[in-house]
This record gives sequence, C-alpha cells and structure tokens, in this order.
Amino acid sequence: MLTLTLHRPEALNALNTALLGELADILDQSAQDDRIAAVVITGSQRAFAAGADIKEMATLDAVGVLQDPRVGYWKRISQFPKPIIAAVNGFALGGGCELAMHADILIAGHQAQFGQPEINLGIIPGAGGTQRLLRAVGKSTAMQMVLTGEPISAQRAYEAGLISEITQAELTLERAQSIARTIARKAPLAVQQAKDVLLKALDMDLATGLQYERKAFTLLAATQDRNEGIQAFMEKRQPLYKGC
Ligand code: CO8
Repeated sequence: MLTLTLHRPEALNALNTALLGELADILDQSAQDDRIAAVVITGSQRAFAAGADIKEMATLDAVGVLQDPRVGYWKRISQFPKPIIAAVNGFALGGGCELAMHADILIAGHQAQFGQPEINLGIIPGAGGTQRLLRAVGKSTAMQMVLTGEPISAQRAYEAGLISEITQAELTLERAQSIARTIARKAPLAVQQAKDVLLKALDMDLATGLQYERKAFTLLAATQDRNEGIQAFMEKRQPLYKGC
C-alpha cells in the first residue's frame, strides 16, 4: 500500500501543473510495482485540495488551456489500474473534488466539504466533474452543486452516495489505509479485474456490461490465485496469493 499526501499548504493543496504531474508519474510507477496493491491519496485536515491552481489558471489563454499538460495527467490518473482510496478532510473543491472522484473509494471526515465552485469563476468543471458527479449523486444534486457552486457537507455526500463512509477527522486516513490493507490481502488480478469491470458499468449498457463481466470472470478462472483461493477455502486456511 502506498499513501500519497498532497502538500501545498500555502495554497490549500491547489493542484498546479507540477503537483498533478508528480501525482500522475507516481501512479504510473506504482502501476508497475507489485509491492503496491492499492494507493491512498490524502491532503491535510484543512484541505484535501481546493481546486486547480487559480493563480496558474489565470495565466492561460484558450490555446494554453487546449495544450494544458494536465489534461494528459488527469487521463493517466483515471487509467491507474489498482484501487485508489481518497481520505478527504476539509475542502475538496473544483479539481480537488474531481481528484477525489477519480478515487474508487471515498472516505471523508465529518467536516469535509465537497463542491464544484467553478461557476463562481465564470467556468465549469473541466476534469470530469460534470460527468462523474452526475453519475455519483444523480442529476438534481449534481446540477445544484455545479450551477450554484455551493458545496455539500460530508453527511450530504454520504447520503447522496458520493462517499462510502464518514469518520472522525483524525481517523479518516487510518480508516482509508485499513481498507487499502484489506484489499492488499486479496488476489491482485481479481482486484484489478473487479475495478475495471465496475468502472465499465458507468460506460456500458447492462447487456454489454454483463458480457464484459463474464469475460473477466472467465479470464480469472485461468489464474493460479483463483485455484489457491478455492483450495485455501476447502482446507480452511488463509490463501497465499502470488498475483498470477
Ligand atoms: N488556487 C490557488 N490558490 C488557492 C486556491 C486555488 N484553488 N484556493 C485557495 N488558495 C490560496 C488562497 O489564495 C490563499 O493564498 P494567500 O494566503 O496567498 O492569499 C490560501 O490558499 C488560503 O486560502 P483562503 O485565504 O482563501 O482561505 P479561506 O479559508 O478563507 O477560504 C476557500 C478557503 C473557501 C477554499 C477559498 O480559498 C476558495 O474559495 N478557494 C478557491 C476554490 C475554488 O474556486 N476552486 C475551484 C478552482 S477552478 C478548478 O478547480 C477547475 C478545475 C479544472 C481542471 C481542468 C484541468 C485540465
């Protein structure tokens, strides 16, 4: 398990090009590292991340936005094949909320705030916020958040299905790491297939999704870890997975 802590306290962890690029690079390396089964991303108690760096954004014209290297960084983050767990406290706004939504599991402290305030700047979310938020919380809540720019509380985010658990603020990271450790004990290929198939459900109609699931399920029947998992169950012992 790897824990990544966003650390730009002077800007409430605003995601500038350097920070996002570093995050994409580390995730690329982690994808190749068999010792890392899952990644936890967190910020500080005050802010997970307060958005894209507005001061940096102010320097970009339309061509700059078109050629923004962060578009590629976001894509690489979204393609990370292993589970990402976001441990969110404080502000998760704009690009910060979008980064949290790139995670597969979101855990938040009870004072966390999730919002897409871009409308206050005369823009709209640009890193998947409109699409992922709507899929996570439904049309009405997503519209309200994006059109008013007003954030929602952790409690509201929990009720809407954006996050899966609320914790005391000081326990958020620990809880996210505990979930990551639980996942790390499972068969790695099954974990990656499960993530892939679940995410595809957002893009596919039911019949195609079921077919995709069946293929992944069949593929896993060819792994040693599947045999080990079943054998361990029959022998009433813990499985020893090898990732093959
Ligand atoms: N960018 C740059 N600096 C920031 C940001 C930010 N997003 N947020 C806060 N800061 C800085 C402040 O400027 C301030 O710095 P300084 O002390 O030098 O003035 C410092 O962090 C502390 O902030 P505040 O004094 O404002 O702290 P408050 O507690 O009073 O307020 C808030 C906290 C409410 C979070 C407030 O800072 C705020 O509203 N921030 C902006 C939130 C926002 O609008 N986020 C959306 C940004 S746009 C975006 O994310 C688009 C994503 C598109 C991605 C597409 C990529 C291809």
